[in-house]
Amino acid sequence: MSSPRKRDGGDTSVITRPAVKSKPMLEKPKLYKVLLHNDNYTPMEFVVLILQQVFHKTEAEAVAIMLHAHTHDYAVAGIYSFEIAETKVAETMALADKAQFPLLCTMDPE
Ligand code: TYC
Repeated sequence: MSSPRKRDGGDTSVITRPAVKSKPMLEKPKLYKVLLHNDNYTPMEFVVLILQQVFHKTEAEAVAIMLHAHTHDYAVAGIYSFEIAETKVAETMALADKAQFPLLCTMDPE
């Protein structure tokens, strides 16, 4: 008489995954600094206005950022996603062009 077979087949082997952490499929959002560059012709008041209207700074913040650019050659006006940074650069350059000031605004990956 044959012995009764175990119902589960008795196989206790376990398939293990390699000890490698799976990488979450999330991209770190890339951020961009928007820079205002100093020049000798754009009036300080105009730069302060740009910082208030385009970058939503308070008057005190705007004056501090403008003075930083004035004394250190450039200042960070804000840090944004690519699309927002691109829009702020375009808005700033359009306002400077319209007022015929040579103010330069660029963006740089953080
Ligand atoms: N240097 C300019 C002046 O003396 C003022 C200025 C400040 C211009 C900051 C640009 O990003 C700038 N009139």
